Amino acid sequence: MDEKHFKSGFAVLAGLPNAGKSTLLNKLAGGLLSPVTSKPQTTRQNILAISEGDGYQVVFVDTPGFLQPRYKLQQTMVNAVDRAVGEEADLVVFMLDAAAPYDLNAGLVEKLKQVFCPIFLVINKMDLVQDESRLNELEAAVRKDLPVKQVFHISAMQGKGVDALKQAVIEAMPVSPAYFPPGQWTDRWERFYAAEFIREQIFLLYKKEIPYSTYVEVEKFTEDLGDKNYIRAIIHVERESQKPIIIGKGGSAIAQLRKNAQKRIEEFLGRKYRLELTVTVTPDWRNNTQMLERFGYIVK
Ligand SMILES: Nc1nc2c(ncn2[C@@H]2O[C@H](COP(=O)(O)OP(=O)(O)OP(=O)(O)O)[C@@H](O)[C@H]2O)c(=O)[nH]1
Ligand SMILES: [Mg+2]
Repeated sequence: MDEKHFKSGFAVLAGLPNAGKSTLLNKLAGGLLSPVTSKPQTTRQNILAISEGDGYQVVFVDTPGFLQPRYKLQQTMVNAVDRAVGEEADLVVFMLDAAAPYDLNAGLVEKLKQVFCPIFLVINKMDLVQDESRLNELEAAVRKDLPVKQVFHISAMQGKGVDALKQAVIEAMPVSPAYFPPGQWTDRWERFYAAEFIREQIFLLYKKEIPYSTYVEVEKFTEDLGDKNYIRAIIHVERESQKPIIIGKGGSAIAQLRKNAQKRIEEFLGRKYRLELTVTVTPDWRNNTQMLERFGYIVK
């Protein structure tokens, strides 16, 4: 492929919480790099997956589910969507959950009305759909508001329709040199993934407000020392009363978390690690600008 025809750009996955954006990103990237859980608001920051092949490099961007912010952390999540959709995108992949109640979300639609790049509508979770007639209404409702270029029906979980979507995304990319060096698959350090996977396991293990009140900070990350690879992470919670819940009776909950998270990290990074977890109370960190900056949620 000569340089004159090389295609490259940013394809941003946007939608409401739980639409299946991270599941799709993982399928497109061919690895479990963006945490997926059944709880909404799993993704808090934009996560890139760089996909390359003959004549193209597509940067897929997973974004937090769009919401009306109630606290400062959620405002940073909306800002992340704004940046990706408004500044980075060469294509927006607008994802809807076919099985969820009929809600396009006025706020998100308003945002997408302002983008200049093409928009693909992706109706996900087709494996759960019994009555397909409803989908025409859904599509018509979106088309009324947004200039949708193409529509796809997929099951991100089963991988159905994902190859066709990927092909169309590649074709929709502008002619441009690659944004990242060949072979690079992400823009993050391994310690970011370690923190994300511990957080993912917290989402899977704990209930109610606990996952939402938690931030995982990787304090120490040493590797290339044979069998002495070591990760030490601090779990920040918001209130004193949440600490014993994270720890559990006789330390049983945190022991389970440590085991699950270590396995997840080892599988992803392909090396053995010794993982150590501690819990600390950082009062009301979700509303503390200084903490949100330190945790990397506020991007300058
Ligand atoms: N049945 C079915 N479930 C799916 C499909 N895609 C995703 N899910 C499930 O939907 C839930 C949410 O998936 P995520 O990929 O985390 O959704 P998200 O849009 O990234 O969610 P946020 O990060 O919270 O915005 C998980 O339980 C997934 O397993 C699908 O095609 N079919
Ligand atoms: Mg997600």
